[in-house]
Amino acid sequence: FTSDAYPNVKRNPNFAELTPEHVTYFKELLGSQSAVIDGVSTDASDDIEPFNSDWMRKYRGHTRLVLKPQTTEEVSKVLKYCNENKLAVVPQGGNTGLVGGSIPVFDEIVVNTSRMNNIRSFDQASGVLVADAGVILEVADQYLAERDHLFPLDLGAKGSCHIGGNVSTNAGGLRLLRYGSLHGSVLGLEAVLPDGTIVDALSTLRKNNTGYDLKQLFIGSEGTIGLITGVSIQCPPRPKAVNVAYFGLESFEQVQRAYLEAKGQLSEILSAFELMDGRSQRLVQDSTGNKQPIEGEYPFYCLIETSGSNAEHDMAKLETFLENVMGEALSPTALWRWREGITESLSHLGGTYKYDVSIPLSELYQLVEDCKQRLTEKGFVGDDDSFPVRAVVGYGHMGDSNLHLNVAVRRYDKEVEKAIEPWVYEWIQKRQGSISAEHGLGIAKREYIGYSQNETMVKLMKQLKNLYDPNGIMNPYKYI
Ligand code: FAD
Ligand code: 2HG
Ligand code: ZN
Repeated sequence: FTSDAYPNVKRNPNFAELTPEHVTYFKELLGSQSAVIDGVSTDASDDIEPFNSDWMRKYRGHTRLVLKPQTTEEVSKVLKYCNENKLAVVPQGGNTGLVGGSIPVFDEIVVNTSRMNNIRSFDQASGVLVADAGVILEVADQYLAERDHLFPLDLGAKGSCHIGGNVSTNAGGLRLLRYGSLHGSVLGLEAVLPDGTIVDALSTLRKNNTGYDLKQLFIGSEGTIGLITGVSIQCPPRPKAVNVAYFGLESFEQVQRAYLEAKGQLSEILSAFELMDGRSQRLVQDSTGNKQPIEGEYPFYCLIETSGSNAEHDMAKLETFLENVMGEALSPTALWRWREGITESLSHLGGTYKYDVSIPLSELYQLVEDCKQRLTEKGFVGDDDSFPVRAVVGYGHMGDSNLHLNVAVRRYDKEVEKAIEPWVYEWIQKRQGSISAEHGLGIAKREYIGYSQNETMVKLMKQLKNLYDPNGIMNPYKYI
């Protein structure tokens, strides 16, 4: 049979279908507490639905079994059995991914990491944290806060996403500008290959030039070659002074100038420079009922964060900077809500087509203008119910040249999708950009990898996939 969302995607007939015997094996291995079953045996089934649908409610899977192992050894036995019995598997963390990668397409078994949630160790001197993959990002950060350290990644889904999921998607988030990519801060990984082999690369060393750095392959590969069970990560000291400023600007040229100024004037204390367009801020206002932090309407807003060790010194620097751009320095948490709340506010409008792209800074916002114009010309954009598109907004991580173009629709509509794709990917390719800056490819972009990677690169990826996962059981039907 074929997928509802992707009629061209067919179930691989080499994969077995789940039987009561398989379920019995897993229940004996893990205990019935660790399985959510639907319709395979006579057991009362828990609610399997949340594991079959994604955060956006855009993609729907058809799994009948969710497994929640607690240890790496259990993961190893689960995958070995799946591999030998040709049962396809989808690794799942907090299920907050935005490209449909964390849910099955057909009846793949979901292996969820929520019960692997122990912090294994933390070394105060080096700042290295070692933790199970299923630890929730905010829990890890809270644990570190109590020890004057910080998790070097922060994002709006922190209350639900797992650090294993973060590493698997190579999430970027709000402070990449300051703390860099997970490819740099992750020092080691523990993972299980489809044949059950436990890859123990859980190094806590900062420097380790001993051959291929194989852990990098798991960072950002979205569960296609193995399941990450443990993460070792370098965590910086928690900054003593954090200040946040929010201001409006009249044009994208001014935004670019403000960014250059911020880099120059705030230099080592700058920890985030985020961009939000006026429409995205009105949406947050409408959905939260909160009053915008500054008076007046602007086409662009920026949020700047500084993190340093001396509050007075940092504030003086920030105020000097703000004299030129006329902004406000208010409570960090309150101001961050205007940036972090956009995704959630958009989700209340219906569906969202999301494009998470890297493009040269000078053209970052042009994509939003061009997309809006295109959809308007096609008669899709309007305020009443007869128009499918409610809003075209742009926001993102200015400091990383990463734009989030979001097209909010009253309901998912194939005609609108066809008007945006592949046009949007061609637009990005022309500028040598990336069609996925930080969210990954998942199922949403499975057809489009060629817009950002050449044939040789895709071939090499396929060779690696075949080497690690010869039966193709790990997260099938997605981008590889
Ligand atoms: P899931 O969604 O469960 O899985 C994501 C992918 O990783 C899937 O392909 C899955 O198969 C695989 N996977 C999960 N766990 C494992 C594992 N242990 N081993 C192998 N593969 C695994 N992303 C950003 O980059 N920056 C942001 O600022 C950002 N903000 C967000 C804000 C909101 C409100 C939301 C809903 C999402 C946001 N995201 C952001 C998307 C982001 O990718 C995720 O939130 C996060 O990194 C995914 O973690 P997760 O545990 O939910 O993974
Ligand atoms: C963010 O930066 C996230 O807020 C989500 O990456 C972006 O919803 C989106 O498109
Ligand atoms: Zn983002």
